[in-house]
Amino acid sequence: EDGYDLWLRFRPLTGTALAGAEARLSAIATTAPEGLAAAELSRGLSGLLGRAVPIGTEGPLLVGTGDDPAIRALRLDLSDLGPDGYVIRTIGPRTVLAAQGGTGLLYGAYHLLRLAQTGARLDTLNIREVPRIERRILNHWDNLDRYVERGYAGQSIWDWHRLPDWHDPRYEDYARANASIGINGTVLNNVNANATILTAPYLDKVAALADIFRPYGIRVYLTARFSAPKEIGGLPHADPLDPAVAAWWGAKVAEIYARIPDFGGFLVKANSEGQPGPQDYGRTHADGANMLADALAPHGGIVMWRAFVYSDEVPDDRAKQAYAEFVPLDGSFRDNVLVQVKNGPIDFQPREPFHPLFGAMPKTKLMMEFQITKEYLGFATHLAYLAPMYKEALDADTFRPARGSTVARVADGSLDGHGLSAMAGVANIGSDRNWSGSTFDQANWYAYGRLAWNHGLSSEAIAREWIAASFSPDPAVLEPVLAMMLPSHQAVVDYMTPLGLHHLMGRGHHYGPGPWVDGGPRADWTSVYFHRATKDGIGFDRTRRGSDAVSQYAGPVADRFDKVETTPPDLLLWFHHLRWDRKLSTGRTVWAELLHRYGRGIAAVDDMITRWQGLEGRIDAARFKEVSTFLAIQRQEAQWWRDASVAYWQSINGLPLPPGEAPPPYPLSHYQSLSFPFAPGDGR
Ligand code: BDP
Repeated sequence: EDGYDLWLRFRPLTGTALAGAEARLSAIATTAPEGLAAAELSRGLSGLLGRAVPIGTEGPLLVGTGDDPAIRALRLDLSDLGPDGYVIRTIGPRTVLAAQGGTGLLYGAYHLLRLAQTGARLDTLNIREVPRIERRILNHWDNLDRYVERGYAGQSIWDWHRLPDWHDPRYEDYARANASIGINGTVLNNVNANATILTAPYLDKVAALADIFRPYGIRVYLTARFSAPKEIGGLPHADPLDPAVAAWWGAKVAEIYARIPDFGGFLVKANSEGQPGPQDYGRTHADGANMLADALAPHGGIVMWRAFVYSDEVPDDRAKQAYAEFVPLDGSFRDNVLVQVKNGPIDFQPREPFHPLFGAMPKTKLMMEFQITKEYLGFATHLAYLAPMYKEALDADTFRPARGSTVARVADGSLDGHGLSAMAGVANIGSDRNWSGSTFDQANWYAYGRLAWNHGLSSEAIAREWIAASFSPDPAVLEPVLAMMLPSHQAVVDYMTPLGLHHLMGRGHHYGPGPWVDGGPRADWTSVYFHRATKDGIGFDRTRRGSDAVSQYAGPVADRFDKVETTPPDLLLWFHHLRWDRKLSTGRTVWAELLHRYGRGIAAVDDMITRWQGLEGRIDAARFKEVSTFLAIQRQEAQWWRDASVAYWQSINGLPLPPGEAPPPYPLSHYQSLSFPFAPGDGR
């Protein structure tokens, strides 16, 4: 086992699981034997049953669309399934998988395989699935030289040099893995974009990938560098209101669709962190997005325009910028534009409150952007299962217009009746043999896909599926691994940035603690800007008496965050600047609570280690060793975070440690002197 097979291992079943699958899934009957769904079922079931599972006209597993007479005879209602939905039903001795077309069948096939693989009962199935979100997309921050920005799993899997001719077998395995969890789109290149991807030779390469992904229901998208008309088009500028610029994009888009008829569209990062954009010409984000949208509309393409913007002049509070820039534009975007919003208002911090744009732009399609790669969460060595973090954002209530208006309902379009919906996850995939840099990071890819399909699933349910498929459904394995995963995100938050602290990582690469980071080109790229610690207190005052960021939320949410007493402790110092000696609801002072949480985070890692050690012999040797080693790294680095942070806070507040707390073994200068020239960073 080297992790390459991900959750699609399909090792032979035993006992009742094997008997159940033998009884119900031993042969595939279909009128479309050439279809991918049947092939994938046969492939997976052959592994599970330990023998070839044939595809033919006879067998207990009936697979087909409404055009298939055998399916039609069953009079199943397939009308509302859409292209991706499916039904799976036990009807007498048969198991029936039906959908409107090949994509729905494929998703249903993976569902059935998941059930078999995880030892579920197969004799009383009555399943009807339709995804909640239409476009379920990965964003690869991959550069054309194969450097992956914020990538911790090797190089980009896109071998641009040998494309379009050489088709690395990985491409198809990538498509299968994504389709198996419902992902149906991929943005191949970095949001910090390079216009070269839009030149003819590269479009041929992109088309080759699109051809490989198409059978798996996956469309390709590209990032569009806003200044491309200048850089590769020979135009003097890229002003979106200049008809010559619009015409250039129109022709470019037609050139793309001539090669890739189902091309998905563009993702754009504009006027953010130095990227070009419409504001360079005094135009708005809507002017820029709409110009591209008009070029794509005749072909059915979409624009995903990112709201991760902040201007070069540092304002009083960076957290307020996206809202300030985008809310006035509500209602002015074309129908085929989605505004892509990160889950929180700063930048993928270990914990953030939900982004106040959700609910604040009802006339605009908003899509969620999560980060799967763990830029701020310990890279690929720290175990942090991110479903609970994703769920926290999705389940948050915006109270816009009223109670029950969750972020998920904004993001799936149901709240405001938007037909088109999408979700993005910044991929953690690279050339490492195990794809994600660590075994447990595969779970975050998995969880993202499952939640994009159905945000109503619980973190626990998703973890159970993943563990059963990736390790074993045996409770002796499943339960301890589950107990490691579920509290792991909170553990990382606790030892890195407890109580709502944020952006305290090392400068640039974001590896390890750097609460002392100060100076440099922008105040809001420093730690001191965010923690605001002084001799008296700590935290960013975003209340009505401070930056007033709370007022970007609906009244009841703003009221809750405005008061210390009603702010969740996990977000306390995000919204409040508090005296070190202020007593909290926990009975501890702010200072003591910080120390308590650092310790709690470290203890949680100790607990993970104990549980994992208990699995020795039940997990294959290679993965056992990898996880053991990474947990040891995590333990060491959790301690490093705690000690470096404590040494720094003490240098500011001069306070003694609460009783029982060990002093950091080194002086602050030691932690400050550590440097990591080889930590993966942004590649710039
Ligand atoms: C930040 C990353 C940076 C990305 C940026 C973005 O540090 O590398 O380019 O987000 O999302 O988190 O555009």
